[in-house]
Amino acid sequence: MRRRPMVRMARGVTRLFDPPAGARIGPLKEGFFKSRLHDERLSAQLGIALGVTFTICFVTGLLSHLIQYPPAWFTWPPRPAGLYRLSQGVHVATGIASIPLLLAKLWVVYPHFWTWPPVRNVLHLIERISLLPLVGGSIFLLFSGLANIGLWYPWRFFFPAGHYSGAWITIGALIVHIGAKATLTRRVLARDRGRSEAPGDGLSRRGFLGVVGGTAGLLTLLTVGQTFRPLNRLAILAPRRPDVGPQGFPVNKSAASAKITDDHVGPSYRLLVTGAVTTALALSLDDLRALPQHEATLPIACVEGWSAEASWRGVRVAELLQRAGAAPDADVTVESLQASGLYKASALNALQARDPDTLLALEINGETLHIDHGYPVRLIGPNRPGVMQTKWVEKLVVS
Ligand SMILES: Nc1nc2c(c(=O)[nH]1)N[C@H]1C(S)=C(S)[C@@H](COP(=O)(O)O)O[C@H]1N2
Ligand SMILES: [Mo]
Repeated sequence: MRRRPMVRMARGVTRLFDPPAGARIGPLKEGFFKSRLHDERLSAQLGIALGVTFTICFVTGLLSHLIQYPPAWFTWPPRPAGLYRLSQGVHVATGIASIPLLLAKLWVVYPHFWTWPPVRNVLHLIERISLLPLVGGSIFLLFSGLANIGLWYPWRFFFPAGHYSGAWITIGALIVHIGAKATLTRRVLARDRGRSEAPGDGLSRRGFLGVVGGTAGLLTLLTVGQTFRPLNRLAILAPRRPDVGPQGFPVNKSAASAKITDDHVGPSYRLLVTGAVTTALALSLDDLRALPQHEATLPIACVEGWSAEASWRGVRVAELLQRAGAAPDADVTVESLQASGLYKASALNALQARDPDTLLALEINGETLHIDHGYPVRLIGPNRPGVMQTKWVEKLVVS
């Protein structure tokens, strides 16, 4: 039978790397790694746990991306009102829980980086190469996500774009890895089922899994209170507390850092409703206060994982659109007084713009908005990421 060239090439690679037995020193020597925790079963269990957390993290992350940058086929509805808050809370929680899982997995398997021969055949070569984007991508995603939660940007790239591309690379590599390891994982787990652990020194496998799982659980418990109210008091690792800030409400972007000055929000302030309308509107703050007011209890759900609920009061966007004579299926861009910055505008699709709880809020919990919360007027709508709840609104542009 004629050998295929690829196979021959891989064998050639193996031969090239294969040193005489005496040259296999240090970690290349058989039996160099002594801990009983460098174990196939442990590796399989941690792999499954990571497969689950990474998949949930990927799906919720992808959803958040689609909501913020919707392609033509995607329409994010305004209901259920708290869905984004839940999905983004889960995204951040599974990301944080993945950190100890990944560290443990890498430690359990790292002796494999010295297995001999380094390449056995073409499939093995592909599997080995896919570890580079898998390990590199995973570390990059968890590190950049964690830094973003802490508002720490020790890099030059734009976080959402970098994190998003990293996610596709990692998930691609993960699929290759799962494909390569599924059979082995199944075999290892079936083989060792119910078999008691061999006695030995140091931490047992079960003890190790307990420590890793416990760490993941504890980290989750100490951060998830930033969005899950009953655990609020435990959220000591969360950089944002849902109840700390002006008017008992957190702030991400202050008026000062957005360069919003008293001139912007003085008596000359007008809210403009323009674009594809029959009657353009220019409303002063008093005009807005004279319109029918509506109240809604809605959360701000920041992409960074914190969320906080308040009772908002103001004018319905739908009411303004109707008064301006906008078409019933028109989309709206909400523009801020803020001169520059990525989040100075946001899009309301037709469904969101017509939701009775989508408001231009003038009040939070019965008080006039603090300037850091968007005075004179902020957008607040159900089921939207915090970055799309535009503050210091100047214009509704209908299209
Ligand atoms: N104009 C403007 N609006 C903005 C932002 C911004 O940078 N500029 N930041 C957004 C982000 S990231 C969040 S989470 C919410 C926070 O609202 P809060 O400060 O009232 O809690 O406002 C959003 N609205
Ligand atoms: Mo945010």
